[in-house]
Amino acid sequence: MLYGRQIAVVVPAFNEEKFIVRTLRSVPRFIDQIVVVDDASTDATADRAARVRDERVSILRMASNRGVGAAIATGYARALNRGADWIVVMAADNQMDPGDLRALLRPLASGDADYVKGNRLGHASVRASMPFVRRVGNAILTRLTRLACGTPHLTDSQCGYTVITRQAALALPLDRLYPRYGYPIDLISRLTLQGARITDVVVRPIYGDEESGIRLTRDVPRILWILARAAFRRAAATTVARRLPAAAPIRS
Ligand SMILES: Nc1nc2c(ncn2[C@@H]2O[C@H](COP(=O)(O)OP(=O)(O)O)[C@@H](O)[C@H]2O)c(=O)[nH]1
Ligand SMILES: [Mg+2]
Repeated sequence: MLYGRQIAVVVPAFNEEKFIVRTLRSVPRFIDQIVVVDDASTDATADRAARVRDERVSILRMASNRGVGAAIATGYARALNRGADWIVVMAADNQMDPGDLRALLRPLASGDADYVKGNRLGHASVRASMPFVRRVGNAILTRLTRLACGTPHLTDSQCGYTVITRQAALALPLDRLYPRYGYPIDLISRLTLQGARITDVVVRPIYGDEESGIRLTRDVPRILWILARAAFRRAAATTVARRLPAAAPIRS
């Protein structure tokens, strides 16, 4: 508990046997529940997670791999079911600094946001720690996401370190979220259209000896498709809003 809220951490995990234990051990004590979604890993991820002695940890073992977006949706559903007020997402490869968690929760505590996401690009160490290609790719995707979703102030659109309120998560069609890499754009698009307030908080970028599962030739076309869909969804919503008759003035 922090700020009187029950807080869950969802950890999507696919073949992270090297990092999962370190990640779970690093979750601060003020977190009430930790939901690991093991997506049919072919290594010892689930077994190693199960051996961590921490009564807060529960592990959902998926029968087949559906992707990181689908895993997060599954984790959200479980955390909501268990009464979470706020739900954090932290990667299983130890790339998110638990020291940033309090700062990430602050805009929710003050009632200024419904969804808070990390911004690694604004951190002083970004040039030294984030690989150049990632930095450029991220900057391009951030610009495209701003256009597609109508979120001009958003930065580092691909950052997976996030927190969502119970209300915002309940309003999402969890079974229809984009299931694979690129899911942050789909999430931002849907949250914006449902009127959620999204805020960025600077977090530390961490790049060590973990490997990314992103494959450019496979995932870039998928991400472009998600961007196009987000732009179309926004255009459709704007058109519908314009066609609705203006409300009659209230007369006393
Ligand atoms: N459950 C699940 N998690 C995944 C999948 N692919 C990636 N992840 C997890 O999502 C997080 C981020 O993935 P990663 O490949 O490191 O992406 P990057 O850090 O953005 O390059 C890590 O915790 C991965 O284990 C998947 O198919 N299913
Ligand atoms: Mg990673």
